[in-house]
Amino acid sequence: MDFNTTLTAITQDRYHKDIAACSKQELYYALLALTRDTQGQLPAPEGEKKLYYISAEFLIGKLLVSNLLNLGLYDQAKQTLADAGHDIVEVEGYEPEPSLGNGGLGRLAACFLDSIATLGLPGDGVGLNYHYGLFHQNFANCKQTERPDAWIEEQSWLTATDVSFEVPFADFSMRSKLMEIEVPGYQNGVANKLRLFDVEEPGNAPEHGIDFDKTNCINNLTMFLYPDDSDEAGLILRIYQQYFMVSNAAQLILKELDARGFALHELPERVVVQINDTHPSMVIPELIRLLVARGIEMDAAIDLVRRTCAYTNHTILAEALEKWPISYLNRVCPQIVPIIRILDDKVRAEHPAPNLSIIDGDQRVHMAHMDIHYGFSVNGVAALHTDILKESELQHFYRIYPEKFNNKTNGVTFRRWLMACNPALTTLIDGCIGDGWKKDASELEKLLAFCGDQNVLTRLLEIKCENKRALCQAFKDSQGIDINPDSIFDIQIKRLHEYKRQQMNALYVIHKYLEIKSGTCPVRPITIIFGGKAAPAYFMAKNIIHLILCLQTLIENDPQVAPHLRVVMVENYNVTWAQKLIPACDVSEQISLASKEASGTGNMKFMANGAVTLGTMDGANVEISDLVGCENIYTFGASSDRVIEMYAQSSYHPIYCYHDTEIEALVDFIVSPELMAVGDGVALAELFRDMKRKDWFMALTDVKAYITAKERIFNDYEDRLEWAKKTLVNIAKSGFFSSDRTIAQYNHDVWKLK
Ligand code: 26Q
Repeated sequence: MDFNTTLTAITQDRYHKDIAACSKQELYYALLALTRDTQGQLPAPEGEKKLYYISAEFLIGKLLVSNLLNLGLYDQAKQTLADAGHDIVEVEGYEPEPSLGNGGLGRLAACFLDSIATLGLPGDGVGLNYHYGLFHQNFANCKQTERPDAWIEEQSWLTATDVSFEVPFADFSMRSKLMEIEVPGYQNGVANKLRLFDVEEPGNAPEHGIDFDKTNCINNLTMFLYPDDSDEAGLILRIYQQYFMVSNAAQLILKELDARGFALHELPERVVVQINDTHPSMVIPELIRLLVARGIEMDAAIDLVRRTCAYTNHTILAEALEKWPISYLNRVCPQIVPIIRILDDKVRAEHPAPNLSIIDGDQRVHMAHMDIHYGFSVNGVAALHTDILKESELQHFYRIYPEKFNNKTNGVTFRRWLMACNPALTTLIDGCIGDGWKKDASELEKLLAFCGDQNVLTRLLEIKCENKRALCQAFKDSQGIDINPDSIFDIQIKRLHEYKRQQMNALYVIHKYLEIKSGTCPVRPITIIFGGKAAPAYFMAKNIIHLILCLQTLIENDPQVAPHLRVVMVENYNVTWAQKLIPACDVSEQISLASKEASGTGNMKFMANGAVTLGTMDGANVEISDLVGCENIYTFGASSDRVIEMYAQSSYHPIYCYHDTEIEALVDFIVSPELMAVGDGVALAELFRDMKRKDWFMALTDVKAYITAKERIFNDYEDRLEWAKKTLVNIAKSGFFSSDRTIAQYNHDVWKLK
């Protein structure tokens, strides 16, 4: 197609204007129409067996640039717009971001969809069409406030279908409506779909911010993505959402099995269901229920489902493992309760140990236990994570089902996280090694041959500098903040959680602030950037945001400190921000308490963009470290074994660490007159008390080692050519973390689609 002619035809038809005369928003809608039309004509990948990747979250982010790239139209689109005086990045600025996920798990699902289509595998995502994605975050008085984030416009990526199912609840039934979003593969002529179920007649928009009426389940079923699980009404609504999702998914699966001409007893050969964490686990009893309703014997139905479903675990935090009280399930979807009881009885008959049962003594259903007994595969998301599952958290299950356990280290799509967000680096790589890496990211290793090439190393440093300047402009435009682009950019972006230890990074800020105040300045200015949202009811996470914002304010108003140290917390961190922050990063902060971060995926995106990791030996950091070698990563802190041991023996007491004078000074500063003058004394005192008395995620054990490692990395940054080499090795070794590799492994070991 001649892109210019096609786009002009659309702008003429819609707006009676040439491309040059259109507003950027009009161009966005014109490109949306063109892209939708092009990808809508692509056939689905062929195959006898089909994957359904069920997930409560798909954090897809903006789609325009990514889809154009995959369709092979990006360069033409960019040129056509440029010829008419428009910038494609600014045009994409008008796309509302679909934030249909909380963080890593949802973004992983989105990367996986891209790779499944790119590998030409038949597989769709199945989830819910939330009208409001994750809340929009604002800052006021150094605190987070939340408001609803509508993303669906009259013209969007969604296509309504006429597929609709009846979902039975305890005292009413609800009709669904299937909405779809195309997922084109990377330049391979096929597309899968993301299938998002909605209620047939969505209720009214919320009137009171995000505090919608949680008891009005009917109106609100698909209204909001869940940001937390803080109260009972919220939990019940979450069960409504989950059951609505899986009942629709199960009905869709059986309908398509039938349409493809296969019999019910062929289910395991024709279908594989991947259960993304326990949020879709009720698909197991629901599929059994529907098979029995269609005439299959109970035992045969259980066996068919057991050979069809596979489960991915994303967390080791006990409090995040879903356990639903039977009484709640009875209030929402009583028809699956007898099936869950049968599943539990069978387990008990074979394995009497109470820690293996599905229903516990408090009459709660352990969703993960159901998945492990009644699925054929259980995987963790990084090597260390899978080892911990096998050796401690799920040890008793591993003993009875060793063959089910496998590791699938996470990955990210390089189309979005390198090609789309860092075009200059993409061009440099193409110039060095050709563009085979775009389909086979392991080819990035060829870059190692350029470790001694001064021109390449210098260009790498220049590109980082250009990306930092672009980020500075974005800060200026959005938050009116001026940042020095020649400072080191040290970035920690992820959900706010105590185990991720943003508070430990804040203690470093305090350390540096006090040092500068006492007359010792760093050789180069440092900019510490944070981004992330706290669940609205997670008070400690909100207190940590408060501390960071107070430090930001204190420092920017201190003329002695500000030239040497700045703190910036990005307002409303989301996928769009990530695409600007990651290419501009020097130091990637991955500092979770060892054993707590299942994998992390931001760490992989930073690495691919030439940032150097400062991290604990946790999650996928361990694999990054193995790949790049100790001279190209900075690790510190207690090992996961040591941490697990300290928890087991209850031997950690922060007060012992606190009595070290250096640490005491840092922690005490949280309630210093300087900070109290900026912030809310109650919130700061609460945080101070918690850190001193509880510190559940052991920030005080690791803080000294952290400060030492950070000083070392900042020091090494000054040898610019040596640093550029580290950058290059990180990019070269990042190919392992392509989600194409992860998906190929899922397919080879678990799905067996082709
Ligand atoms: C549960 C119950 C009620 C309400 C909400 C939830 C809920 C919502 C989201 C529980 C968990 C999540 C998200 C978890 C998550 O994002 N986990 C991350 O998954 C990534 C992909 O595997 C990993 O890289 C991260 O390490 C892991 O934290």
